[in-house]
Amino acid sequence: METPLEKALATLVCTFHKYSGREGDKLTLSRQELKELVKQELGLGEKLHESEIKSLMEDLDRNKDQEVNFQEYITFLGALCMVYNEALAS
Ligand SMILES: [Ca+2]
Ligand SMILES: [Ca+2]
Repeated sequence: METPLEKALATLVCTFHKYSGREGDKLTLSRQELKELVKQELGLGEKLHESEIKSLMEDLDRNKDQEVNFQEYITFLGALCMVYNEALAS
């Protein structure tokens, strides 16, 4: 039986692959795939403009290959966790 934390981890992994397989490299997110993920999976994503998606992409793309790989995605989620922690623990 999966614990809530294990379910959350599976969701993090499955969400990445749900979008990464849509075009180009199946194991990385293109800017378009990142945009779809952020807009559909995050409440704040709906309000993001194209220029904000572009700068988010530039921030996340540490190795500058114009794609967000799984490690870069996890870094993004880590930053989101920090925001949640600030909001929930204060
Ligand atoms: Ca892809
Ligand atoms: Ca990259």
